[in-house]
Amino acid sequence: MSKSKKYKERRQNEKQNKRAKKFPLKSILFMVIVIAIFGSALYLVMSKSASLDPVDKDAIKMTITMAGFEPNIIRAKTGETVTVNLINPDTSMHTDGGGVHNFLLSAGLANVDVTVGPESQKVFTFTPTQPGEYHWYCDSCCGGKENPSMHGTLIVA
Ligand SMILES: [Cu+2]
Repeated sequence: MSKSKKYKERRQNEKQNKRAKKFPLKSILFMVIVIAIFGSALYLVMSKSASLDPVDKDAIKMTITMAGFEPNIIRAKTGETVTVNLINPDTSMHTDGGGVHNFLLSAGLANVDVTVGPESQKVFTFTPTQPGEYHWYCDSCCGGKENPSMHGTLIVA
């Protein structure tokens, strides 16, 4: 075997060793990224379900998301206090409005103006003073009042 051939062989071995050393580093990096992604996804899911538990079990449980109010109809009686537990499961990752929603209701009632931040909830009350149909809406996202899904109806008997 000539000297140059040995040299070539050695060079080749070194190259293969380098490749072998690089490979685990890449797979470790890949694993770290995968764990980070799954970890943050799990965190988002967990924090979402945690904030979904209403603090007032006797109140009307209402959720507000980018899809609108659920329920979007409330029935009430004149002179009887209505208690709403408004839950906002949206995260602050929403580009439009930063995940903030609100509940605005007026016309023939004491004005209701409640803002609920991302992944949080609020309990509020109001007392309808006159029978009729009233509309509430959210004006903090998706075109606000002009958005057809960001509305609800209060029917007072
Ligand atoms: Cu909204």
